[in-house]
Amino acid sequence: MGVLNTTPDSFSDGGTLYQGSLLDLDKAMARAREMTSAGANILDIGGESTRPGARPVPPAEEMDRVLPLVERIAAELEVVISVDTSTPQLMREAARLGAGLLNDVRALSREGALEAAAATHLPICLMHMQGEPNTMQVAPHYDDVLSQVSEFLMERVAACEQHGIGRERLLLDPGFGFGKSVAHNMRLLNGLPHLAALGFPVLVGFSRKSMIGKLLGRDVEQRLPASLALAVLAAERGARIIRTHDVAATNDAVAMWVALEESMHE
Ligand code: YH5
Repeated sequence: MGVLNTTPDSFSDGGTLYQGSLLDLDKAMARAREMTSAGANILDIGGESTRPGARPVPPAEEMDRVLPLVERIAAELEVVISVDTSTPQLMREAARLGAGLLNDVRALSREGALEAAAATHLPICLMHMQGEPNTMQVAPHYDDVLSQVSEFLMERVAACEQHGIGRERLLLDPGFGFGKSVAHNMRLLNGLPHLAALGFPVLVGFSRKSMIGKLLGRDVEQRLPASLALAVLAAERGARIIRTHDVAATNDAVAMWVALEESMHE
């Protein structure tokens, strides 16, 4: 899953798709095409910055950023379009314009989100987050992060089922970096097989995240090698979709693990 960020204040690829204060649709399409050629099966389009401390984005602004891009990608590329949003109206409109996956870091907890997601008939990734982006990294606390994240996600699965969203439509994501210390992230990565054993495809995103900065002292533009290591380690522990800013490199790294796995059955 390649990340296509449409926020001007993105920390990881800060506003590179902007022409002044306007999203440059042609630039964004060029990035989308590049990631698809590099082997992305899914492009994740987000219009709300969820990085620690980010300011909330009004729904209308989020929709104005994301929807034109969904429409163009659907028309021009053969790739599944994922929409990274918690906004019910955007879920509905994106589905209408050709989105193929809803990716909600708030696991459909906003008012009206369960109903909107249900009505789209699309698959949905439910992610765990403790707190809200502006404060989530202040003092994350868990008694047992793996159990609490699993329990939270299973509660959201139950809520989905109550709204007519079948289990076969659901993917789970422990939400690396979303209200988690480095130790919490490590525990979740080591415990990923337990999450995978719940019976849903597991999606993970480590790409360029601050846990790498904290562990290795790397600035955001120097985090690719560690991101690749984490992608392979997560695949090995049962992750089935890797969310990344660097599709070509991640595909190569994971392909080596896949080849090694396959060689065991020869
Ligand atoms: C995710 O893990 N993450 S947006 C801060 C960074 C670098 C990257 C400090 N949406 C996920 O990518 N959706 C995001 O440097 C996501 N899983 C799912 N399902 C945050 C992000 C980032 C934040």
